[in-house]
Amino acid sequence: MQQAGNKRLSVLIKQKAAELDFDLCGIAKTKVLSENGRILEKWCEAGMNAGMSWLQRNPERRINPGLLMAGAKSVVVTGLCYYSEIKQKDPGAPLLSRYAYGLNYHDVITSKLEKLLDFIRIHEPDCEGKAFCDSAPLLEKAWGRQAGLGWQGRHSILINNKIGSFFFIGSLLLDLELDYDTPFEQNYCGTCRVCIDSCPTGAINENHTIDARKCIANLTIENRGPIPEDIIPKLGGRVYGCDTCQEVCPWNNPPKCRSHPEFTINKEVADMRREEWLSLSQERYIRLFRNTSVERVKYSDLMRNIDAAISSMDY
Ligand code: B12
Repeated sequence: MQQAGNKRLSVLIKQKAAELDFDLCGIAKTKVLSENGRILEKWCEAGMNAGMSWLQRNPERRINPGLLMAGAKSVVVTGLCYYSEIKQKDPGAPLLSRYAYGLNYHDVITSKLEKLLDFIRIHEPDCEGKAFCDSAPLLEKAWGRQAGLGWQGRHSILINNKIGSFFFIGSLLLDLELDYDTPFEQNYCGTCRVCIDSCPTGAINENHTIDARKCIANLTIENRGPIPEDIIPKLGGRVYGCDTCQEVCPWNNPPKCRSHPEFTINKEVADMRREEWLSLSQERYIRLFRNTSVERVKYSDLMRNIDAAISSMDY
């Protein structure tokens, strides 16, 4: 009887997730991700986390959801597409990565997950839950795999065999037992190495991890120092993040992710010409990028990126 109830609620959760416009939803049973923990630890020891020292903190919490929320039994993992057909117009303008086109995804996704939790509480009023999107030490891609959503490609990003990889991951920890999806055991990258061979800076390792010291996404988003001189010629105009490894991926060609209005590029940003980027004032930066993912870098770092991106176009 209990099991039948879990099954019914799991179906309802997935229906509600679809109603909330999520593109993917799977459910995993919580456990300690020891193997992932070992890989993460070695990766950090090798310095591959670059300046992101926070990835080394609380290693136990990072692999054990029970330490993020007492009594956690299930992880509902969702995917929300951010692919947008509309792009920047001026080919000479610095290039924004697609995930930064629209509203801040942390807010969009956490708010949808909270609505999902409210819905679950209609059925289970005492249920405890916590919603996360890139906001906690939770290995989100690994949980996506556990919830059956897909596999980590050579570029380390989670790929789904129906919609590709241009989606964000959001997770909801619950203290309920549910009906679990089968972890995704296959890896459909096969012998393909197109992402490794196409990465402008050679940042993709052989073991489904990347070297953040070389990754353009890290160097233009998380990095608080100057962009290394030897990287600038390889930026290819990129100003915030990088999509190369996903754009060349056969699983994204043709792109299968649909557009969501929240992640469609702001018209004024799409229309900005190269000169306007170069002369971007702090006021305009605040007006254009408030509540978007670009807010993660302060004005001076965005200007650093704009200079580097523009000079990379001369090589
Ligand atoms: C730190 C971080 C970054 C860093 C480091 C990237 C990285 N690959 O680790 C930087 C700033 C570079 C970055 C860049 C980007 N990021 Co980011 N990032 C994160 C974050 C916060 C943590 C990732 C992490 O744990 N890294 C540590 C390393 C060691 O983990 P890993 O690479 O996944 O390695 C695992 C596999 O190798 C696996 N593994 C390999 N072999 C084997 C074998 C076995 C047997 C097992 C069990 C496991 C295993 O084990 C490792 C540990 O789990 C997550 C959010 C989160 N909380 O999870 C978002 C996240 C991964 N980022 C995301 C995005 C969108 C991006 C960008 C595309 C943004 C952009 N356009 O620029 C790029 C992509 C670059 C790339 N190729 O990774 C999304 C990815 C969504 C998806 N579909 O997968 C996430 C999930 C955020 C979100 N909530 O949506 N990111």
